[in-house]
Amino acid sequence: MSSRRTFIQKALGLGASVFAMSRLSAEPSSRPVSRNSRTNNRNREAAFNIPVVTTDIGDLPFTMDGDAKVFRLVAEVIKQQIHPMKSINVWGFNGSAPGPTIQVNQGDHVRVVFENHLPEPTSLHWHGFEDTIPNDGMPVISQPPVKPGGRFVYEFDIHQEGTYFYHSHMAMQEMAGMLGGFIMHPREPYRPHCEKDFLIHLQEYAVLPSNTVPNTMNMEFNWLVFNGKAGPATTPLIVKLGDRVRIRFVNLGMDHHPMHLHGHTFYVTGTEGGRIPEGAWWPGNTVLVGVAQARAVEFVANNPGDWMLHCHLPHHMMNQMSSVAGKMTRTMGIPAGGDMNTGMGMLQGEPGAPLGEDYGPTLGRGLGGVGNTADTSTTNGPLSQQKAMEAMPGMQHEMGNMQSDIARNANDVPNFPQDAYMEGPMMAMDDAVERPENYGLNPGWSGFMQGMMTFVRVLPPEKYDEVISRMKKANRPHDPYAAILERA
Ligand SMILES: [Cu+2]
Repeated sequence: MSSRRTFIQKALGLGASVFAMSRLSAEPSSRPVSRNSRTNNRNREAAFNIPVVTTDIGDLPFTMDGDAKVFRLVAEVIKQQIHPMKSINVWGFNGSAPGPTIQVNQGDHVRVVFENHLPEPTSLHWHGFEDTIPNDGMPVISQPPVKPGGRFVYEFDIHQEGTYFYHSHMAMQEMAGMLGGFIMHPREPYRPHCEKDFLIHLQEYAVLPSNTVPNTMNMEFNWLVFNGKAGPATTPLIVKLGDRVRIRFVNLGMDHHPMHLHGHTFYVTGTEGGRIPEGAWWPGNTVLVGVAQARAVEFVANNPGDWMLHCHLPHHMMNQMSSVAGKMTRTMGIPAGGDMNTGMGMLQGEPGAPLGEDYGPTLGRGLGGVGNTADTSTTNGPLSQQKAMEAMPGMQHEMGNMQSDIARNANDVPNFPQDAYMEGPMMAMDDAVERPENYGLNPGWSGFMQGMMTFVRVLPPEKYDEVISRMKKANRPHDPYAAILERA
């Protein structure tokens, strides 16, 4: 336990005395037992703060200047791979969008030295902070805008606890990726104790096929990401059977996301305003994370398996969707929407727009704006096996199996196909997303995971140890899982 304690102290930058206090205040209490009857006894015994893991992103390191924790945050343009077959140009911080997570303790004095490497002015808003107006990050209203090449220093005395975030307060910059997490660990650790604590940012991008620049004005989102990755490129949450787990969702986008967990009942234990008193926790398996909100959920991972964790909006469980499935799959050449000047495709075309055959099921859909798609013929129809293989290197292409899965009269069935050519063996790319965290998943799993999806892998001890040892062996620089690997 002492090496574990030393590690946690180091990771959180806790003073020894503060840590000792946390331990003392964490003796078994006489508080009533949680309504979550599946709370394990061991979760009740001790409580101490553990670092939050932001999968695929990681943390922003800090240095000490006297009693101040100093973070250096740089806004910059980044080419980010969000999927094996898609890289996009985002605006983020220190190499990623979302930017790295900042973790501090209640009571800390924090300084953020911010530099703007973008081609236009910006500033940083600290969402939910009860702080002084000069640190609120509103261009002109509370501070001069930070010009390209410019710098601004934010300074905070942290008196709150919970899940907060930073972001540009300029709307299009926000949609280009300018956001990141800010965790304030509580002076008195939360109870019951959680062995794992994760942060997941929910974002959406509208990017035309063959394009790399998200259209920040568009509402037709076709790339839905957790921590900047779309399934199956998302990194699963690795937990040990019996762990109590906290997941903090942060949503800074245009859509609300109902986050759903399979196989478990969780309790909603926190919001963007901090911890919810235990008596007000509510149970569920789906929590709606509205725009600008944070939701923390906790559960005991007592059900072994690879459980899906995903947004339950059907269109957020897909990749690269830019048109409607259905009739158009058997009709070549239907235009997919239009731009804002032409009423998103509803006010033009022959004959008889908007109800003419030219429009059909694509009415009001499509990715107008960056390049007008009104004149683009699209189809979701099946490709020949050879064309599919050429178009998608790295895919597993089990077309033979897939074709035998389709009923012989499929084309006579209204609305066929739905998912037949979009989810399944044809979309599998296990090798392209291979990583230690995916070790032991059923072959072909990646064909059924798209968009805002990942796993909570609840692993029995032996399997857990195997996966953890593979993660350690990978020895990845700045591994977001470092805090867990060092403790394991
Ligand atoms: Cu969603």
